[in-house]
Amino acid sequence: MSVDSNRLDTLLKENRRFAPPEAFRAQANFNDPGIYERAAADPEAYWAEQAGNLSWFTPWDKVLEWNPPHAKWFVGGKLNAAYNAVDRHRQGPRKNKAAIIWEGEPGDSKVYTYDMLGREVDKAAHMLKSLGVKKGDRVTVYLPMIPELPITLLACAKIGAIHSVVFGGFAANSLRDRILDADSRILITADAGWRRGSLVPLKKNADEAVEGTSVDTIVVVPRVGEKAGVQLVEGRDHDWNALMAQQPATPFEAEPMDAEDILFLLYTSGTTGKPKGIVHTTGGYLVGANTSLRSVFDIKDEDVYFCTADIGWVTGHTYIVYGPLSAGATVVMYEGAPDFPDRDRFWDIVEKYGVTIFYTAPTSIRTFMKWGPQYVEKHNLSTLRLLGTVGEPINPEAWMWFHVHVGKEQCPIVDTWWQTETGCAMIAPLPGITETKPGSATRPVPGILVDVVDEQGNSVEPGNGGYLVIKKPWPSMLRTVWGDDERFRNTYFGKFEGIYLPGDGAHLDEDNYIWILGRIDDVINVSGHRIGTMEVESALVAHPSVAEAAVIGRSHDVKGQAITAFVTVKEGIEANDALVAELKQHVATAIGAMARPEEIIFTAELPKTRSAKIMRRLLRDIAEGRVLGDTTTLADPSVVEQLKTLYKD
Ligand code: 6R9
Repeated sequence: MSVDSNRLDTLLKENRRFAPPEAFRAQANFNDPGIYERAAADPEAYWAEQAGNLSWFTPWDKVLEWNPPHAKWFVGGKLNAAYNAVDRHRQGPRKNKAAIIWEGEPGDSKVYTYDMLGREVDKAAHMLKSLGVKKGDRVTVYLPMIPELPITLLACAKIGAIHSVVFGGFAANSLRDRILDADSRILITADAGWRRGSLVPLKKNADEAVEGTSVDTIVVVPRVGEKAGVQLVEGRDHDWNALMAQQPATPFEAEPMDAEDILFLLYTSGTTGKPKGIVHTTGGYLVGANTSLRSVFDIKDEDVYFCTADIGWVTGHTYIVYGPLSAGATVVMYEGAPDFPDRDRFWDIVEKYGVTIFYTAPTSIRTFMKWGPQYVEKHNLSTLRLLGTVGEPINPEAWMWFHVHVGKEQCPIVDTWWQTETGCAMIAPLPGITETKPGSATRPVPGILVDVVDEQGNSVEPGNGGYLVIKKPWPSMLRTVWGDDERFRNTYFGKFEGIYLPGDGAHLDEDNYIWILGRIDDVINVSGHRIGTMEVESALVAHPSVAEAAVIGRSHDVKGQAITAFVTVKEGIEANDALVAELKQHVATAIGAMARPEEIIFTAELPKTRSAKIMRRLLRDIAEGRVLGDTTTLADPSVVEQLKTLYKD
């Protein structure tokens, strides 16, 4: 197992502690430390109790059916996710409460109360139905961060269709792969999106992506308007507004879904070139999402909650849409970049709407650090009471900066470790109970049994590192990989029988706190985005000049990790700066801008083991300057040979 050794060095030196402020503890939803033990003694009873916070059409007969690696939760129960996220709040005192406060990048904004959101969701559900969408159909969604995105997801949930959101930063090829894998016949997109004042050509990408797929219907939200210059294809494309205007104003009856019916697919990168469609079901997922809003995020009716993620990733699914809305919260949703028009945009939003809970990524915090505290100090952030981070390990300096400059040393920080596959936060402090240590996600949340184990699967002693594992099923766990149960078994349950392997390394300290060390597989975490090395390698070798490519993640001050590609070119091709630029652009076009390599190093040969495995650890050492200084080419094969002698198979 190879993990980030720099991180291990820093975290072993970290000994600061932060107890929950007394005032926070006193008002917290979860403030009895006994909850951990009670949940551990009977996790099923704990989860059943939490499930009682949702509205069920039919109660479940059995909490858990566990046939490893397959779990069924709340067996026999029936509910609807959109009903829980919207309709039930329309009937009580939250009817006119703000559900979504949306801020567009150019400065436009909209507020949807629960009642207004409900009406839009109902209309969108009527619209999907009129387009022939039925329960169980997959709807691919490729939208910017505009209100129509959560509305579409909730409309799918309302009729029982399965949504598959593809992040708007993905290129046409990536979108096509996901459409094909999910076998969708309908795509919801926008004419274009705004990013730093420029247009993201979503419809253009969508036109390219649907060729050769079974998509016969595209609904286009006119976000940008004329400037986007898009054409609707007669018979295939529809204008969102025109369709919505034709729908009846009558309520749409929520489809009673079985707890185990699929709510959504979300594709994520793995160790092969093909992304996995992670399958989440309705009951367990919603119980997990809802519970963590109350426990980890201490959500209250008065809160104004702002999560800076994009709904194209799991964080946005759980912590912009299903978690906060099922808890009846007010959610702030922002469309654009943190530095548009200036570097204080997030703080401007916090002040403008009186945000109380702010959830972001370590890479953003490191960017704010680089920009300097003056942008934060321009604004009154006194409404903030709780901060959170997600997506990658946070380095203690970034944690402290967040604590001092944003939280003014008053706000607990919840560092939440979880994955697309886990559905909701698994390792995180309960802010009214758990003492925090900068850089540690602390301990598993109640009802989750996490451990750190050695190669044989034995628990390590405190003070040691190993594989992070989850030993018991939990409600919001993935159920399978769409269309590939074998891959589900092998990837997550193949190493240790009946035990979930997330693919992260971890260190357990003397207080049994967990420190995540990073991925142990071929997944790179660039600014919190998971990118498979194989995906980038496949894109590179698809270029006519490239013979072979090996891609690694090297540590990067702001992004956490950056992509370095080692490339051998074909006979007669000149490896020059122009080709570097061309290959970087080629990857961005094939996958999306977040996969653009930071650097490309040409080499006459790739270092391989005798069993022909690329020696990634060697390449990482080279990229991080431990072996060759700042060499940018490995042209001399004898250098590679010499290097190989430093490493064993
Ligand atoms: C929610 C999300 C999952 C991977 C995960 C791990 C890394 C996420 C983290 C963290 C350390 C945290 N990760 N949160 N590492 N501390 N608080 O990010 O899902 O995109 O599937 O990524 O991200 O490596 O395995 P996803």
